[in-house]
Amino acid sequence: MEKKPIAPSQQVTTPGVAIMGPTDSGKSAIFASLPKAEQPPGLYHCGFLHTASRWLCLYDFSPFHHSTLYTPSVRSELCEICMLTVPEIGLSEESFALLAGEIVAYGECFQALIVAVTMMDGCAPAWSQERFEAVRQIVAKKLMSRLSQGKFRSIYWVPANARTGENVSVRSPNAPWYGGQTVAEILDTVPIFLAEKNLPALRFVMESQCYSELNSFIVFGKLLSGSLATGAPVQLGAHTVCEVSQILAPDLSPVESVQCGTYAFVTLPVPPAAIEACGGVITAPGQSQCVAFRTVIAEVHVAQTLVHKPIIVPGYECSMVIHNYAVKCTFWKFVTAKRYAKAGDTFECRLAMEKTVLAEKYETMKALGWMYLMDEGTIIGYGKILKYKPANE
Ligand SMILES: Nc1nc2c(ncn2[C@@H]2O[C@H](COP(=O)(O)OP(=O)(O)O)[C@@H](O)[C@H]2O)c(=O)[nH]1
Ligand SMILES: [Mg+2]
Repeated sequence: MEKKPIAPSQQVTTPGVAIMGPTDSGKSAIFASLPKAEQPPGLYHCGFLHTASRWLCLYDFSPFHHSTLYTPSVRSELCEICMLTVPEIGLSEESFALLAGEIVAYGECFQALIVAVTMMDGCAPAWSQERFEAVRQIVAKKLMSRLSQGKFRSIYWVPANARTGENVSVRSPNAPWYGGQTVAEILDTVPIFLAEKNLPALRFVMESQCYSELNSFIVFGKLLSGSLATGAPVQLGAHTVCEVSQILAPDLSPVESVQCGTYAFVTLPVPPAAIEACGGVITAPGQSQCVAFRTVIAEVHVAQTLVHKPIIVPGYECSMVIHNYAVKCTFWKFVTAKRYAKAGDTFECRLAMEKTVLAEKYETMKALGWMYLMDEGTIIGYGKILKYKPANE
């Protein structure tokens, strides 16, 4: 379903895949049935798949991991591919609403959608084309209508049995009526490209801290711009500059350098405190710093409110999740709203963060300028960073 041919240099080398879907729809089964490289230490629900021509980073995504700030970060914000598992029996209206909300909040960088309609054993007749087509239509109607037009450049529909791996990694003999690719084949070929031009210098977003020894840390993350090389100096927060000790590729083999659009394990000769202080983004020293800030002007859309907190007023506290970083924040001043905001409202406001955050304006870099807001485990809103006030002012 390619729309435009893409020059190889613009392609993302290691796309991220967020496997999303309601409980018991087959997310973990699909994740398990795709053969992956050995799980890197300290990373849960995440693994690298090598298809015929590239590596992909797969996340067995669970909204549960978003409900607390203290679980290891398994987040989809940096993923370009959304793999949705939908059971062939379909979904309730609430599930569609919930899923659409999650796709909007977490999936600002999604470019492709793969819908795996999971063929469950209990349904008779098995592997029914009719049921597959019916689910496809209802998903198209109930989910796509809730997402913005053109959110996905390509969409694929696959009847699959996640438990047996049929049409996931091997072609199913049970669905002769399906002439399309397996999930693994789609992952191999779906065009994913660098979405932005004129990107700032080095931006390596930390996904998690894998491992540490005394004064040495391995961080796992994604290079969103620039390149990273062994021995090259990098900046961590305002005060630390160090040289990269080692870079490991997805298969944990050492490499000299990595390019934009790649996940990597990076060893840095710094104590844990330096990692803590860096705000989740590693940058190039000296020039074009990612801005550290404590207050921003953001455009916020209120997705829903908590029953016992039905309106948002200045002083409202919640958590902001921005790239892979979560921080407590307070609605400070409303710029374009009246004195309060309720579900469905979009408005500009000033947000004050408890700690310094590294990010970009949305217009500079989507992945670093998009955020969502959580309160008591619920996504209450999401939006864009429009302006910020540097922390040292
Ligand atoms: N028959 C069949 N069973 C499946 C399929 N996908 C998942 N299951 C089973 O359904 C249950 C829930 O699947 P799981 O992958 O844990 O769902 P998750 O909650 O989305 O991660 C497990 O017992 C799986 O073995 C499928 O495509 N066909
Ligand atoms: Mg699961």
